[in-house]
Amino acid sequence: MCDVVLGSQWGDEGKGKLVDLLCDDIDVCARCQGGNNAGHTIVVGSTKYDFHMLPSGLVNPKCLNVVGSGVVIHVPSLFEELENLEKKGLYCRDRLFISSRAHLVFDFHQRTDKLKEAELSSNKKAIGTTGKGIGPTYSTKASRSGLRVHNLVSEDPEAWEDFKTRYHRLVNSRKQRYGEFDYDTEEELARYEKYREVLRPFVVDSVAFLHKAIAENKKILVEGANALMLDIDFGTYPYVTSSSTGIGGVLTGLGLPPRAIKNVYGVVKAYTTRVGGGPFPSEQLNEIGETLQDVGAEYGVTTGRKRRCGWLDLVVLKYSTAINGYTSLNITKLDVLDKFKEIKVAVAYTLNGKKLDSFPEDLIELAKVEVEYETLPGWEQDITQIKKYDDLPVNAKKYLEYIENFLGVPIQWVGTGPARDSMLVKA
Ligand code: 2SA
Ligand code: GDP
Ligand code: MG
Repeated sequence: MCDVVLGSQWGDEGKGKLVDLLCDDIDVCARCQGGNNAGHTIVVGSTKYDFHMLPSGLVNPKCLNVVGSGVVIHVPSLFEELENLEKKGLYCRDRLFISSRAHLVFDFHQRTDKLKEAELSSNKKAIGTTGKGIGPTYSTKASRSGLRVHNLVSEDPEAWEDFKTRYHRLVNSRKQRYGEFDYDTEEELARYEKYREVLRPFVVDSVAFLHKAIAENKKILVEGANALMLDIDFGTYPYVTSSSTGIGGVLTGLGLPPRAIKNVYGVVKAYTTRVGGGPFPSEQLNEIGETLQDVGAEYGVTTGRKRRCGWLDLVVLKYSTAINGYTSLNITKLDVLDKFKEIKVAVAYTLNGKKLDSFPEDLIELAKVEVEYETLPGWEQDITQIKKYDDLPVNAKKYLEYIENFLGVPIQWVGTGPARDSMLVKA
């Protein structure tokens, strides 16, 4: 059976920490989409691990880890990430398996990501991407000109010639659009010739790998990256990433049958953050937002950018719950709200005096909505040392119950700090 961890807001909810906790009892952890735009942090004692493209299950020595077909892979960054983990004493190469169907991100994808952003920013329309080449790589995938891992590692005598031809075709079509690149693409190709041997031992048919694990009753955990509001179809398009970040991406990115999925855990930050451009109705461009930013240490794990901050938006979460069908929730970073006298939650949007009954797809409308808030009393108490859910202050429990009742989904865990053991389990 498979369980799934998904981001319910605009990302950085603390998915990595829940994945790490669950991996204690998991045989296989799999990433299904995204690439090294993701940043998942795990704190074990005094060591902090940052995962980008690799699954967070690598921290657990018993867990096998799969980078699925829906992921896009920049091979040099993959090895850099492995080396950084090794520098921290985490040797995990023998537990890493990479899908032969995953698409490759090249340096020119990263260059075109930045060039496209520069074009958009001249009209103040930049997406605020991570610059990791994610959008351009999913574009080449969708236009059927992309190169996949199997194209690189194949031992067929024709494979390398075919790879080179297709690589040149990709480079040339991008040069027509963007002009010359500021790096030597032939040198990149030469590097990839060497990667063929280095990458090959990691590569598997991940469909066969996962279906065998299911047949053997192994426990599988899928680690979603980014979050529902960044989904290419259901997010705040075009201010989204280029993959399916919701439950759909779990199926398309791994080739799992829907019936294999048991629990869908929604990770919900106790307030809302967003990094990059795009609408954010409950954003607080004031002292409240600054406090959330400081206390929550809201900086991007991949780019170091400041995250924008605001109150918890239950309109967003209702929409996210409808699409992903969460079976239970992990509320994270509740401790960041410790000092607030009053805490607001967004409960409805109004446009032209009319209450909206669904989340608007049109960003012109979304930018104009008036947000209706409910104000709840704060607990004004340090909760970071609390070890049992029942020992939380009454107002903290009321805040959590309000979320549960609004969404109709039970809360299973509550995060009270970044460390592994700062997680309360609700009976
Ligand atoms: P991209 O690079 O094409 O996927 O960017 C498109 C949008 O998706 C957002 N995005 C993210 N939002 C939150 N966290 C992400 N990961 C890093 C982190 C981000 C960082 O964990 O902090 O370090 O800046 C992530 N990745 C993509 C992005 O901001 C664009 O709005
Ligand atoms: P992810 O992308 O969803 O895995 O989340 P990130 O790792 O990008 O961002 C979450 C940040 O919050 C990380 O720095 C975590 O160490 C931290 N964090 C996770 N849970 C908690 C919590 O309950 N309280 C506090 N204060 N920090 C937390
Ligand atoms: Mg993150």
